[in-house]
Amino acid sequence: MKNETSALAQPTLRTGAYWMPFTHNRYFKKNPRSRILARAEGAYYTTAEGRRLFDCLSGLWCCPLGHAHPKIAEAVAHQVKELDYSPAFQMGHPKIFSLAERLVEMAPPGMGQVFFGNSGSEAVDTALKIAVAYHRAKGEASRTRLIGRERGYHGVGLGGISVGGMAPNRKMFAPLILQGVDHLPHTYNAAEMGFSRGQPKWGAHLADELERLVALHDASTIAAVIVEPMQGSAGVLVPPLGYLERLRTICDKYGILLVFDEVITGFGRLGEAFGAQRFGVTPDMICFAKIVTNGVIPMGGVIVKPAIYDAFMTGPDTAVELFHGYTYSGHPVAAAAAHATLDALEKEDAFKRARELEPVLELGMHSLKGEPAVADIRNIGLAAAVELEAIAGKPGIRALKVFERGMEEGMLYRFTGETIAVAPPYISTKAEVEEMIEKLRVAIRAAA
Ligand code: PXG
Repeated sequence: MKNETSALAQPTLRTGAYWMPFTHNRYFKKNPRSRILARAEGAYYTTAEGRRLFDCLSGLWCCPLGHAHPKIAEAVAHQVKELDYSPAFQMGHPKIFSLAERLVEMAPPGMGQVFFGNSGSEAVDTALKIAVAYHRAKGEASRTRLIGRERGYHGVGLGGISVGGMAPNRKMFAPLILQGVDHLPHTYNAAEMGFSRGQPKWGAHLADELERLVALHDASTIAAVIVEPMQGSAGVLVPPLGYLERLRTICDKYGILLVFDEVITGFGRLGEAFGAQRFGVTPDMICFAKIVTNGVIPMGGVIVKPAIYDAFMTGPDTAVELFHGYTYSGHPVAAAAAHATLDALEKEDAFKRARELEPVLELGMHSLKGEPAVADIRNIGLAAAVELEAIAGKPGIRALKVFERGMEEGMLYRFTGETIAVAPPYISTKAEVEEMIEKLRVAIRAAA
């Protein structure tokens, strides 16, 4: 640890070769020092300069049990020595079978199998491929159209950006966007639902737009609808009461698969194993990633209903049924990390903890209403966002200022556009959540 700190203390940290993802590279590299993380423990990071930062977004939504969790660290270390890699194709290892079983048990009743990848993006592309291939296997090869949602985020694969609904993630890659994709409208309406606590009452009717897309394209051309039960990256856009239920009903009516992208909402962020349970709506497929390993080792995947799996199980039993998979699908070290994470989630009663903190977060975040330039506040589960008014002619600068001031206050907030999102670790204390909010108040006032 000492070495890293002293190395970074030298003025020669060379940043040129690393092309940082989703980052303002030039701005960052002008003054990287304050943003170099040296270590992490529990709910706190320590920067190379020695500043302690509360982890307000649980990493990037993925580390709710806190960093350096001893049981997860132990499981990973042990697995590396016992079986560090196992070929993903035509071979298996015990932990991945038992993990699949565990995930099916955690999922809402009626799910049957799990296909593994290494990230949310891979999970989404996998689900889209399975959807199209499923209909083909069932003799409905014309069902190829995919429907996403405006403001949706489904990772950065070509499938994910196609069904996703964020212009900056799409416009540079326009020729690569899949054909035959349509989008539902997003459900956000400031006038109708500004400063809502939990699920807004307005907006269930927006699911009926799916009926219009069916009328436009015909159900026989539509394979699947994919939505995040709660839109995390878009700044915690919470589904209106009744909206997801209505999507489910319409999908059932027309034989369209409903996919929930639960990369953020899975494993307790909304106080239940999945958003599906929180909202009482069971999709046909669930995409997961992030929290499944507490962010320690990459892992993602798709949980499917048995009817989907069974549709592929035809032909000679020596034939490969699905021509899809990754070198690291079901990686043993990721599987070990996932088992240890699921054990810890259970043992530490983590979902209950998240549920107990939800009202603390809700009350605290909504107390920011009336602070300078606060345009909206939204929350559900242990997630919330404050939307700020842009400084005239300088989009994104206010949130950047809040972020930078936050670090001075010992808080690592997540900012995108003009939104500050928080999703603290489940292991946070009530006092820590309250302090995170009070420091946000300070930072918002400072950015006024
Ligand atoms: N689906 C959803 C719903 C996501 O939120 C992905 C897919 C892609 O996952 P991978 O593992 O390929 O990155 C995501 C990722 C943020 C933030 O600050 C959100 C994500 C990633 C990084 C930052 O909101 N979501």
